[in-house]
Amino acid sequence: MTIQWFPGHMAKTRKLIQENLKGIDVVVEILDARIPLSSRNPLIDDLVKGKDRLVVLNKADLADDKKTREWIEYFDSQEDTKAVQINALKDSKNIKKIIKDNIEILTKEKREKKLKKGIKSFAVRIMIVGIPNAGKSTFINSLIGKQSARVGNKPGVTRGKQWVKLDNEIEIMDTPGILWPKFEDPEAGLKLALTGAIKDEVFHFEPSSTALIEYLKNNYPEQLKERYKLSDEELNMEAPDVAQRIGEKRGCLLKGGAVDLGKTASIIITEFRKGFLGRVTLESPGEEKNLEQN
Ligand SMILES: Nc1nc2c(ncn2[C@@H]2O[C@H](COP(=O)(O)OP(=O)(O)OP(=O)(O)O)[C@@H](O)[C@H]2O)c(=O)[nH]1
Ligand SMILES: [Mg+2]
Repeated sequence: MTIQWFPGHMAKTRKLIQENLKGIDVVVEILDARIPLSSRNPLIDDLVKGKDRLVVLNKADLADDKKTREWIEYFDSQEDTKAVQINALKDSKNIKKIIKDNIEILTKEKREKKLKKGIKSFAVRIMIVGIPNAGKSTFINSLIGKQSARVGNKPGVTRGKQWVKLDNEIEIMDTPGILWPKFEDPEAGLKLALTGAIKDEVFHFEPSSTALIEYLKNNYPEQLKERYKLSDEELNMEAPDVAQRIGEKRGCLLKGGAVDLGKTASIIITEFRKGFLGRVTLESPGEEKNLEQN
């Protein structure tokens, strides 16, 4: 995915989402559970104003479970919003039930109103939105599975849009809304880079990995120690020195014997993304600043 979010592109995407939202009952927002705030589009509240919202904390398998529960509480306390956690890669059997149950709760009032008017059955229409790499496609595939039926264009919605009928109660817009990430805030940019939401070519591995080490030293020291077999003394060194030790241990050496810090940084970030450093969440509700940029 190589989206460049120029202002013109943002305006176009914004317009497209707003047009598509007309027939939508519930907006399903896919976030990365490791960075629920930084993986949110900065204008999302404005874009989906007045709609019911289901916040899906995806990649929960990579995130800190305790923090994920705190985030769910945080989002649940917001108006017309419910939050759930999932692993879109593995939860395919449960996803449909999780999503259906929560959509039922969110749309209770709306359905009761329709019932009063004599409309007994109607399908709730949902749209999936999220920044690149959040897991939108994986989520849609898991949710739809094999039983889905494409129902073609329907009047009243943007031309060319396809609806997938999950069952008699839910229809999903088959193309997710890709939102631009919060990259103007350097700390959010750093978190997006570490989790793989920003292309590797556009950020610097070394300072990013140093910031990650610093954060892990402060928040998940045992996991860092365990992964790189660090002694207590090594763990207590300054982050750049810890990186140096990791490079030595991994044999990341340049000709002449000095540690290849670029390669070491790349190893640390890659292993973090794969979950080899254990389950880590990079931000907590109520604490906007967690990672220091070096
Ligand atoms: N560990 C883990 N990886 C996931 C999960 N969901 C998705 N992924 C991985 O995250 C990456 C991005 O997933 P996609 O479904 O392609 O994300 P997307 O939002 O459709 O991305 P774009 O199409 O680029 O906007 C893929 O490598 C997935 O395998 C999850 O719950 N856990
Ligand atoms: Mg996709």
